[in-house]
Amino acid sequence: MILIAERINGMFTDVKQAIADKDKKVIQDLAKRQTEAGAAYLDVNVGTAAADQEGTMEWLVESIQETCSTPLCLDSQKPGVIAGGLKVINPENGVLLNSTPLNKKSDEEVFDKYIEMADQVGPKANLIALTMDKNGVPQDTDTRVAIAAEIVSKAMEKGFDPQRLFIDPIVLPVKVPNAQVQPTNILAAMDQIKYLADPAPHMTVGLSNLSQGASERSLINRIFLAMAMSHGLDSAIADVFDTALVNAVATAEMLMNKQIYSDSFLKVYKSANK
Ligand code: THG
Repeated sequence: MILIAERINGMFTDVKQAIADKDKKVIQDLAKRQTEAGAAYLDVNVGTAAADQEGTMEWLVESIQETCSTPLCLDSQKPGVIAGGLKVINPENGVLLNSTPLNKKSDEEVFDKYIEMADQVGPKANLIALTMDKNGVPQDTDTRVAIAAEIVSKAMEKGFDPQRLFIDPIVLPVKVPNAQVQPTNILAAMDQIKYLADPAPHMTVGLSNLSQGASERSLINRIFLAMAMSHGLDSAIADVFDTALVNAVATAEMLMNKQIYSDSFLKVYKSANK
């Protein structure tokens, strides 16, 4: 499981404050602790408060790279903000550009822009693409799969290896009225998306979206994660400080025969992912 740690996001009050104060320590501490907790990537999202989003992304990337070489997942729907981070990125570490829809009303070419940026960084740059288009986020299985198919074929046309794609079927809060059918739709979409290329494209989700506003957040998140892993999910943007969640990942991998069983499988998973 490729865990993308979610905490360096201006949505959280401590990060928002650190951005306002230009306090590197808070960011660097989160970077180190999430890496120790097993993050393969660190999501970096400037949030909505910063006036200069491009400059903030640049500052966050520089600050993090001073303390660790964990690959970064630059998280913005604005190509300009991603470009701000890419100005200073160390391409040797690998990077994930997060995220682009297939297209949007205000920018038909947005997908092409993200592909171009990834290509400019080099072969270690991967891309998260959302199953979303100018009509918004689909609510059903078939539209999610149809958009994912267009994403894969567009990537192939551009010579972009589908294995560098992480397709995100977009998880929404389960608590929202009438949204309770969505988790099942997403699993059904994953069953098909994994066959769109051989080898399969990666799939990811913003896991914590699912439990926003709910109680029992950790429980909801980890049960869905285990379910989704059995449908081919191989990555998630998630809270790596949630020990129960990380233990669920380790257990699901063991049960899926990706790690040999031993009584100390949890310990083995943790030491392998440090
Ligand atoms: N897909 C992709 N990228 C994404 C998302 C996605 N990036 C952002 C987001 N969604 C994933 N990251 C988070 C981070 C935090 C929360 C949810 C998703 C979260 N935050 C608390 C809340 O809203 O309740 C904030 C609490 C606090 O302030 O302390 O839940 O779907 N590709």
